[in-house]
Amino acid sequence: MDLSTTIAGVRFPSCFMNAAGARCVTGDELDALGRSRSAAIVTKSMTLAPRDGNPEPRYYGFPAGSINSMGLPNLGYLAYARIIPELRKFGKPIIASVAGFSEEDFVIIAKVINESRPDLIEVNLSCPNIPGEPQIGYDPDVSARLLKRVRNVVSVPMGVKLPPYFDPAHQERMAQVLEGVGVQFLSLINSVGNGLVVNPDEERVAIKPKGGFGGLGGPLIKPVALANVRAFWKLFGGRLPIIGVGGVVNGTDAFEHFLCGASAVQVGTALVEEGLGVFERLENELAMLLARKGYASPLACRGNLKEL
Ligand code: RRO
Repeated sequence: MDLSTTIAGVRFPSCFMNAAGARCVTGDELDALGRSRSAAIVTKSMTLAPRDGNPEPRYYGFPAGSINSMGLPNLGYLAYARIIPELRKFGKPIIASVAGFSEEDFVIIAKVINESRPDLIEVNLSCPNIPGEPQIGYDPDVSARLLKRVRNVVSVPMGVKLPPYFDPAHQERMAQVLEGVGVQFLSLINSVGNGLVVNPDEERVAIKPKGGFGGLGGPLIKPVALANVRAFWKLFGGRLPIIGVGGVVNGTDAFEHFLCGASAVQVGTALVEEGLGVFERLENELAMLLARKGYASPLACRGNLKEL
């Protein structure tokens, strides 16, 4: 079974890769992704200065999913600009995830990272975990201004990682913004921001930062992720490639993302919980499911979700 896919003209050897943030902060972690069956190497979202991130505990996994408030721990963009050319040897696409604390940060980072020639740049408009910093993707005007400036300094295909939206009006408005800017792919969705997980035995929160509030991931967010993939697939008439992110734990989850319109999927919580072997398991499960259903590839079912 051929599980390869194409996003914005870039060929991926399979359709499963890590989600930004999952096991992709250090040079060693990025090398390990290179050696694994991950279809791409996606970096941790990077900022101007290196960051230790928020105080621990800042990630908690539980049966229904995960909550995190990592707080953008990363090596700083200059380190990733050095590391990215070294990752070329693995012969798979490299996706650089760019973040920042101001419009200017995003522009500086995107310009330098573009020169290190990743295959794609994913602009993260949706980090939910910086105290006092709202998620940029929830402000369409700020998003438009920022993306226009970043677009001007990026020559590799540029995509956007969006937060989940919970109303069609918000998805429509963001689609207008993205259309105006010339975004070439979408990664949908980032974690569901500012959830709260409670430990009733201990009568306390699960993670330390922000009084326990953090981004939710894993199986519990899959319906929200699928809804956003489907909504943006329809809004762009299937013309804009989408990487589905949210709740991919088995081959069937990935199949659901493809039916909704995804061209590939990223794996966050399941990668953190299970380790790098998750990619081979997911490939095997999806290949068996597609064969059973008579689909020749993941793209053969893309967007085919039936409505009643
Ligand atoms: O580092 C984080 O706390 C973090 C980021 Br940048 C993000 O985009 N999404 C998330 O769940 N955590």
